[in-house]
Amino acid sequence: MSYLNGRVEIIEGDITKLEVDAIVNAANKSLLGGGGVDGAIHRAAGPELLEETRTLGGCETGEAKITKGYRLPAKHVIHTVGPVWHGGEKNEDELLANCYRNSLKLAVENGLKTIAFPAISTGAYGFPIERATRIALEQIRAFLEKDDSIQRVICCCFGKRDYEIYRRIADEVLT
Ligand code: AR6
Repeated sequence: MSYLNGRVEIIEGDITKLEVDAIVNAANKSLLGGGGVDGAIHRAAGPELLEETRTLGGCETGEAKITKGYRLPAKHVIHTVGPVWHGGEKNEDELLANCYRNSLKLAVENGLKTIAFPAISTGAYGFPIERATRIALEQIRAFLEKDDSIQRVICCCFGKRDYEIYRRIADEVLT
């Protein structure tokens, strides 16, 4: 399903399969891999990805760093570190918003036109999915309103339940 004149697409699927300029990784501060989408991206990209992330010196929560995509169909990986959910009083909303803003900013700085996001922080880090989805879609909309270089942002939902939540909130936030 697409929104904002086709510039935002909500899909259900595996982000490691997407042929885009960059996929975003929901990483941890070490940038040395982990479980969830991070593990899937490192497995699909191959060991060269870890070789490159080892040189980056980690990443702070809400910040983003870029690498090549290696064996992925995506040309690059933008690694961002979402906040761990502690109940909502630890600046989690702002830190999650920063992940989306800084990832999109890095994409623009690198001349990238198409980017796909997973639902950052909503797995192992425990951020409530509906609250995270609203923040994600609001940040994407606000960014695209100011930028005209990004052609397409894909929200890649892992599973039907997340897809349906994204669709429902997108109908509200993006129309
Ligand atoms: N494609 C798209 N989305 C996926 C995929 C996939 N192949 N696999 C999982 N997801 P999580 P977090 C979804 O836990 O909460 C790692 O160990 C998943 O269903 O991957 O930010 C890191 O190293 C969920 O909707 O990331 C960190 O230590 C979303 O991706 C920690 O987990 C995010 O879930 C980060 O936790």
